[in-house]
Amino acid sequence: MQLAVQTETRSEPDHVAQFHRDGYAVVRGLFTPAEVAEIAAAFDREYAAGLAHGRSFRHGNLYYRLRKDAERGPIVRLAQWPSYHDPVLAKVRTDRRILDLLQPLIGRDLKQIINQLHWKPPGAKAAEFAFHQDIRFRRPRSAYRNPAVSYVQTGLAIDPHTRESGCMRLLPGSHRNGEIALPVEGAIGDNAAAEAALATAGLDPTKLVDLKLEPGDFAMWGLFTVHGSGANDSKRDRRFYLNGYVRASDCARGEWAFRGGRPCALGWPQLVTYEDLFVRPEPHFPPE
Ligand SMILES: O=C(O)CCC(=O)C(=O)O
Repeated sequence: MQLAVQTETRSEPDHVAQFHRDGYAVVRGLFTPAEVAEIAAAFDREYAAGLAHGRSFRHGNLYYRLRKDAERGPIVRLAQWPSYHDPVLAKVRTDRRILDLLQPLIGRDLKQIINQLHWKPPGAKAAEFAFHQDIRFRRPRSAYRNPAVSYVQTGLAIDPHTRESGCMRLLPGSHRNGEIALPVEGAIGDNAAAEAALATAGLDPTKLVDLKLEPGDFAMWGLFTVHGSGANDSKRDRRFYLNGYVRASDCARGEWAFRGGRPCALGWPQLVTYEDLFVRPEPHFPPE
């Protein structure tokens, strides 16, 4: 008797194919409107807490960055690691749906490097991110192995992201070119997303794609994908919840997010990006 041999062809999920091809991918409506409303309320609590400090503030890994905006006065640009104290935000970072998307890309033993809220209040001009690759922030380099294939940055849209509201703009395929010398003076978050910087680096700004998102949409991009974002010229906030994950075996730093696919709660803060965590863990106002 002859046995029929069945050959099974397994195709990659769409987001995996797009991530590998373009250096980014989008999954629409990953979080429901009710979930987004709950997360939006957590954003508002964090904004008020950050603003109340009056200037940038740090306590361990928790950090609020404030800036003066010509139109709006002091604004909170971002909060890092609010998940140590906010259960709504903490729940998102280890959501099963996120693991299901990440697993085919970087596995199910994952540490987390970024847990960050971004605000662009309506009309805020001082809210841009100059064009860059996130690899520039992954320091020390020796702590990150195989960065092109071991790391996924994610962003959950809380509000509509459009060109007018300062959506991210990405250069598809740029992740294949390694580290690119993109001219910028000072901090990425204190500089405009100038297309001229791309041209200076030999990149074609006409190839930029607007990352248009609706609330609940979920974006993923890699450490080498060139991106930036402009001011918010719309009449509403543009909030974005960023969580960045790395294959644990490829990274010497970070907070565990998933071990063997199981979610890991945050405990005592671990060394992630704040170099003085064990030297100056107490609350303080860092230099701007
Ligand atoms: O919030 C944004 O638009 C910018 C995000 C970004 O560029 C980054 O986090 O690297």
